[in-house]
Amino acid sequence: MLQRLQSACILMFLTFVGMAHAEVTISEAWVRASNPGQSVGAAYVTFNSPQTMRLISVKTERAERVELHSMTMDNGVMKMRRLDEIAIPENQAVALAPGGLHLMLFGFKQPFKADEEVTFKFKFKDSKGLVVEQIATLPVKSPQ
Ligand SMILES: [Cu+2]
Repeated sequence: MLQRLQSACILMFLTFVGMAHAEVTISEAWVRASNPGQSVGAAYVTFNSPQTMRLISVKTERAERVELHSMTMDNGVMKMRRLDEIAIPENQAVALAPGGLHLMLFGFKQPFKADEEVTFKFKFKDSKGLVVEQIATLPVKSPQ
């Protein structure tokens, strides 16, 4: 009886959360392993959202600053540019991956070691201007 009551509560809670805002799905997420002394790093994530969202900021306690960057080739020269936000169109995967969009990490004291986990806080804004926060823990990996 008690158990049934509990699951009813959980169901109600989930329904409420679902109505409040649909979550952005975070997948293919990883932080690039860094070498000691290196103070600039990168992290990669794929976003999927049932509604149009914009990624407006990313934070982690492991770095002083996280910037949203794009990377393009210009006459054989790789160029990075800081973006104010990254658009996530409705039901359309947006991949931050090596060679393209990425999260750039600045000012960290400890190197990121393979198999560690790093927690990030993502801030998204929906089309009505409502800001939602999501926490995700990313594994650190060495690129092959
Ligand atoms: Cu960059």
